[in-house]
Parts: sequence; structure tokens; C-alpha cells
Amino acid sequence: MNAHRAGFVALVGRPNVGKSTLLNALLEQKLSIVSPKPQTTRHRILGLLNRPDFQIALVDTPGLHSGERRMLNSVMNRTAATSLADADLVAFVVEALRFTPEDERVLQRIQGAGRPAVLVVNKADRVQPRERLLPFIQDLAARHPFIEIVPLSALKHDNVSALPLALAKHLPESPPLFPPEQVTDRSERFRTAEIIREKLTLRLQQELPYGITVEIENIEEMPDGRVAIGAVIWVERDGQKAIVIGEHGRMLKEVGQAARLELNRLYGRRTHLELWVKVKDNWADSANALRAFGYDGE
Ligand SMILES: Nc1nc2c(ncn2[C@@H]2O[C@H](COP(=O)(O)OP(=O)(O)O)[C@@H](O)[C@H]2O)c(=O)[nH]1
Ligand SMILES: [Mg+2]
Repeated sequence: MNAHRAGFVALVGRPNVGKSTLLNALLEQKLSIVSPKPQTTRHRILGLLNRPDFQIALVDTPGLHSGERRMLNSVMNRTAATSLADADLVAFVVEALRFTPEDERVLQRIQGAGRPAVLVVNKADRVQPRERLLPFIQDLAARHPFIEIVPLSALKHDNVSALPLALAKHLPESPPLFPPEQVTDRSERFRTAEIIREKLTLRLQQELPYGITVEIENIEEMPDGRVAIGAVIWVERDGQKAIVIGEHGRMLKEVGQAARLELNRLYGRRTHLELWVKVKDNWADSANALRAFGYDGE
């Protein structure tokens, strides 16, 4: 039998390449929230992949991005950079047939950190026939000595199962770093807030998702066995409040319904969700507000 291996693998890449979708596909559960909008992931999310021979501590990160000037963005970039620096191994995620200057900058960060890197070419489902990927892969292989190259589709669960082994064989020999039954280090409270933020992000247009954060006020068991959850949706300006609530409260109602369905799954029983919308002026540029809302540059 082989020696047990364990270590940290940082999922790194520009926003929107599918890092969070990949984490969820690997763990076969929804741990990290996903939307078509960049910067959906704001926190470091740990997911533990436990197998008899290895334990991979996968770290989903906010995409390393440039050009944004808000304090929230610098906290997110710091979170991604710290995860990169702390990793035993990096999974550099790119989109099939798309390598942009922003990808190039992320690759430079990986090279700067000096960590061994596995190249993950995601969204392979978009490329038919598959041979069209070869020149793209050859071009990337010429840019950096990746220790493995794995094309896959996180969305379609295609070839995802090849990744854990490709990662594990480059991890140090080590006993498990976390109890083998553990899946994440994130609390139900955190995951609850994230589920609500995902439903908001999916429904709100344009810039609005970037100005929103969700704070859980209370989680309590009700006499009828349901879980009562109270949450505040913080926006940055008065005008945004009306949009989040929607005409006759329709937007808030839709968000609440969609969130509740997923919360029922998370808690394994029925939930009762109450949402409030409040304004905190420019919270995404306030160090105190960011800290209070849990953006501590983990
Ligand atoms: N076609 C396709 N879309 C994908 C795939 N993986 C992720 N996506 C989509 O890409 C968008 C961004 O995904 P997300 O996981 O939030 O990206 P992240 O910002 O890197 O975490 C979402 O709309 C996903 O559904 C894939 O394998 N194929
Ligand atoms: Mg993400």
C-alpha cells in the first residue's frame, strides 16, 4: 500500500473560469456559490476531499483580478494571494481556448510564488471536436512547466474524476490534516449567508451584486421543528434598496423562495427565512464594515 498523502491545493485563476463550479463538482456538493458574474466568490472556501490514500484540502479563492479599486477588491485579492502562498500545490484553472492577459498575470503570480502547478483546462464541453484543444494546451505547456495538464468540464462533470489523483500524487506524504469525516471549515451560518447572496447575485443586474453583502442575524429552532433564519441584506445606497426589494416586494420574495429551497437541503429540514434590506453607505470601501461583515483577508 502507498503512503498516505495530504496537503493544500489552491484553486487559482481569473474570475469566472469555473473554480467554484469545480470545487463543488469535486466534492459532489454545493459548497461554494456560483454565478455567471465575476467576483461571486469573495472568501477563502475550504473543501476536503477524503480518500483512503489521500486527503486534499482544496482552497477555492476569489479570482485574482485587476483594475478594481474598491477596498473589498483588495481584500479579495489578498485572500487569493495568501491561499496561493500557503498552498503545497496550485491548480491553475483556465477556460478552454481562452488565455487572456488577465490569465497571464495570474500565471506570473503563480511563478512568483514558486509553487508547483497543475493546469486545469475547464469548460472543455464547449470545444468540439476535442482535438481542437491540443494546440491551446501545447501553447500553455510552452509557457510554464506544469506538472500535470487536465482538460475537463466542471459543469458537465466530464473528466473531473481524473483531477484528484493527478493532484494527490504531488502532495507530501502526510497523515490527514483534518478529521476524515470533515467536509469544510465553514459554518452553517456562513453557508447560509452565501446561499442568500448567490440568489441575489443571480437575479440582480449589472453592478448591483458587487454592492451587496448578507449578514445572518439569527438561526433558531422553531416549535414546529423548522429552522427560523433572519438575515439582513446590506446595500450601499438608498436607491439600491428599492431595487433589491422590487416592485411590490417581488424581487425579495423570489430571492427568499430560491434561497429557502437550498437552505432546506443544507439543514435537512424545512426553513423559515426572513429577509431585511438595509443601507450602509459605501460599506465596500470601509475597513470597519468589511471586518464586521467577515471580509478579513483570511
Ligand atoms: N460551459 C461551461 N460553463 C462552466 C463550466 N464551469 C463553470 N461554468 C460557468 O462559468 C460561470 C462561472 O463559474 P464560477 O464557478 O462561479 O467561476 P469562478 O469565478 O472561477 O469561481 C458560471 O456561469 C458557471 O456555470 C464548464 O465546465 N463549462
Ligand atoms: Mg468562484
